[in-house]
Amino acid sequence: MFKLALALSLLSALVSVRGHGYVQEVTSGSTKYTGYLPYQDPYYNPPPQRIIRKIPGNGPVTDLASIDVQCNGWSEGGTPGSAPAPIYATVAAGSSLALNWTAWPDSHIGPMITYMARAPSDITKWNPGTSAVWFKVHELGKTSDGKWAATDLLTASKSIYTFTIPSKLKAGQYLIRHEIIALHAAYTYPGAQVYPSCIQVQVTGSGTSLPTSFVSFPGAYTASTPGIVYDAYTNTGAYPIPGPAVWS
Ligand SMILES: *[C@@H]1O[C@H](CO)[C@@H](O)[C@H](O)[C@H]1NC(C)=O
Ligand SMILES: [Cu+2]
Repeated sequence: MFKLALALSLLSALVSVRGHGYVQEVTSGSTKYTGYLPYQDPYYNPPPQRIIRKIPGNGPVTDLASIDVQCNGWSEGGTPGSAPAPIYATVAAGSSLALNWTAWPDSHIGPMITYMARAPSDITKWNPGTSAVWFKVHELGKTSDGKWAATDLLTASKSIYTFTIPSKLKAGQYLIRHEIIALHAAYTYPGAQVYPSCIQVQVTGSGTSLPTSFVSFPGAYTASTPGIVYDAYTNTGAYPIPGPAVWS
């Protein structure tokens, strides 16, 4: 067992050196939830229970028409997209969630964006498929002085990205879809690299609001969406963050 653990930690160290990444930990108040660890979890029996849906590894999705762009793909038992995870976090509307990313390569500049989707039924069984159910709750692109969400701001905050669950959001179960879109090869399509993570939560509180317009994944991003094909090295002006406006 010790040898296995050692081999696994060496393997994950090697993999993190090679680049890319994923959300490895979610913190709500004083509660920490370990993320789905693609280089460790599959080797345990029984597998650890996580609030983040399975991902195949630390690599990106570049085919924006694929269901994989939703939760970083992991088709299982014929289910398109990521299989539901067995548990969820409980978070209060109006509170913030801190998402801890694995070491992010400096070259992979781009925006960090977060969507939510309300589960019509048990979040541990629900899969949104291609339905338009997603609304944007937070986004960071490039600041006016040229700092990118990834990697400048993320590095400055010790690899922690923080956003707030909208305070007026109706209580219930939601899937949070958080992503970095890396733009280092986005001068053409396909090129932009999407690194999504899907986190299952139960939102508590007395809010009563829901948005009225929604997007789908796949669907929200195409080759002609502003900010998807983008030369991040020659464009020195403002960056158009892909997708709809943040719900307010
Ligand atoms: C992020 O998670 C890693 C792995 O659990 C941990 O070692 C690191 O301290 C965390 N970062 C912060 C700022 O909490
Ligand atoms: Cu990469």
